[in-house]
Amino acid sequence: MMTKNQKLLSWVKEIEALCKPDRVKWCDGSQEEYDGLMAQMVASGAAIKLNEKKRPNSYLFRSHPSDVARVEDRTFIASKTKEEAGANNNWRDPIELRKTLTELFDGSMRGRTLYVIPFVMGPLGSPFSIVGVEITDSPYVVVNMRIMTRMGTAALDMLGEDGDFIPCLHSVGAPLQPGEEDVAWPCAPIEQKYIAHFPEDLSIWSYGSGYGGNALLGKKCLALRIASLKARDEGWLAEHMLILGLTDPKGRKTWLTAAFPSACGKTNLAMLVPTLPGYKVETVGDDIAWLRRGKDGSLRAVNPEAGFFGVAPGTSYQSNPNAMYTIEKNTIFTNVALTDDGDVWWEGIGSPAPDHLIDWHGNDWAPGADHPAAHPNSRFTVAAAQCPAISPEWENPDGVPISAILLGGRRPRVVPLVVEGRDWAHGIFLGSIMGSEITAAAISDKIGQVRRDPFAMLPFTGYRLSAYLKHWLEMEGRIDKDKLPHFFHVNWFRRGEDGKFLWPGFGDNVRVLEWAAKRVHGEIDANDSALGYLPAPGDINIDGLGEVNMEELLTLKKDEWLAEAESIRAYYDKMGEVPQKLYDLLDDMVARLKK
Ligand code: GTP
Ligand code: SPV
Ligand code: MN
Repeated sequence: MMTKNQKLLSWVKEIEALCKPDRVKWCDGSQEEYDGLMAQMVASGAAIKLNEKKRPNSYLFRSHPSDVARVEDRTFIASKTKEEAGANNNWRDPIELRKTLTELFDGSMRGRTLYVIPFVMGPLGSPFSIVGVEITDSPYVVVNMRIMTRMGTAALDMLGEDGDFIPCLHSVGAPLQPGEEDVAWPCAPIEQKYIAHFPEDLSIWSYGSGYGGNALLGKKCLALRIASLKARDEGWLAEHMLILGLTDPKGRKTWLTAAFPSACGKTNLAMLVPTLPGYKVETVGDDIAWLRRGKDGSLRAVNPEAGFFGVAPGTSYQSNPNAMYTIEKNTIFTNVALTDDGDVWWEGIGSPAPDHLIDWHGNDWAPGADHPAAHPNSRFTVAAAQCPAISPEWENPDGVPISAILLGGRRPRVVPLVVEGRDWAHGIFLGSIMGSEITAAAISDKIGQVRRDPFAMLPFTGYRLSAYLKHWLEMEGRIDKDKLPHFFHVNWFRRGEDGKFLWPGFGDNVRVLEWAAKRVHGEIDANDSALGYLPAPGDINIDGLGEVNMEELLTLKKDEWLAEAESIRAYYDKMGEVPQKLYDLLDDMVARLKK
């Protein structure tokens, strides 16, 4: 046995007795183990080895067509009471849910191997890092967890003999009868899928899905939903945010985070290649930030992950060159298309579709087909260390000091390119009114519809959102006054009458970052508006951009915003127990609009 940790040993025993796997394997996280599992999956037909010359040490997986994204309708928070989980979560009684799941997990690993994956979220040895142990019957999960977390022996070392961990139980929910042949992507039907979180004992039980955040339990389940509960109790924040460092031409560095909903541009912004001369961006994280007061009194951010699980479609050498360099080797692709010469292709990769592809279903595909060749939520899994823009600070156990927090979503209308909050509370107000078009990152029949998504945490907060917003307001008192970050609400996705994006986005987003950094350092004035501080005309550098309608991008329309205010009020009322301070700021916004 690899550990003397009694809690872990007895938990593994208990789960083995429940799930009844054919064998148990403790994962050490080594390259040999990874290569062995890949070889086994290639042999079984679950994985395809890509052309070694084009994409060294890289693999393609195709999921079951029903198992392609997070399942928000099947994600549950089993707190003691429904009130504690809030209207933002699907609540189930913890005792009943545990009973339902115990029946499903009983024998769920028959014919399969039970893998024990010890892992760390956060830099090894950091006092803020959290140890988890995932038990899974999916070798695909094991290889992904090796990239996305610090996994194996190092995690067991950190756990030690009497350290504590978050137990994360996962099964694809497809036991095999004796002699039954396995399928390439086993999973359970949608109504049997459960992504369950138990706040009382901080445990996770996930059944029936093998995809992304449903199955790689260190990510959304641990580092956001469970961590948000710990953070509330311990006075810190677990957020759906990228982390980056911006260096200006004078060499001054500004660290910032940005909360955008799923598939709304975090990976892209995190590693952007600035189009303004003399600027540099370095990446700390692309999806999750843990934020807390540092010894220096500032708000410091750590990326708990070790890899990127990024959206493939739209990623090109044009839009996100650093991501393209990162995935040139040692990468797992899921649900992208396969070219005839054994490489990958997706919509928006920057080259036209070849005459023939194998699509994400595994079928022949040709340009003009009635469906995309790559699934819109197809993804790459790759080590963060491979990113050419990775920051030397990315594993700093104390994190980086944040002085700007960006908030935003996909809003085709109404919301300006950028507006700054007046102070901390007003920044929380801007976070609370965030909205975004629903994307393919979650299975939904409402893709494209705008929904409210405060701080991009609607699907990821382990308790009620009103209490979460109160916690954010209270965090102000934990940070030194002169080190409080500024908040900026941004929108790269505004569209003109012709339906086209008004803002070029991607590398040109540095133009907005430049303005934000100047505001943080007190170098530039702004115009107060009903929504907060707007850039003065000409203060966003658009040199070399050609025609950009800044007027349209930066003007608030009174009627639109009065309507928006009504919709926000209805949303607050429905959420219930929204802090009075936020209602006051909403009233203030309406009063300013009517002035
Ligand atoms: P998750 O991993 O789901 O949390 O997503 P993410 O927030 O990291 O999103 P990502 O950066 O992968 O972007 C998703 C999609 O948004 C891609 O198809 C991008 O091409 C597109 N996108 C990103 N940045 C911009 C931008 O500045 N402008 C426009 N128009 N599209 C963008
Ligand atoms: C997201 O949906 O925000 C993701 C992908 O980052 S997943 O890990 O599947 O949640
Ligand atoms: Mn995400």
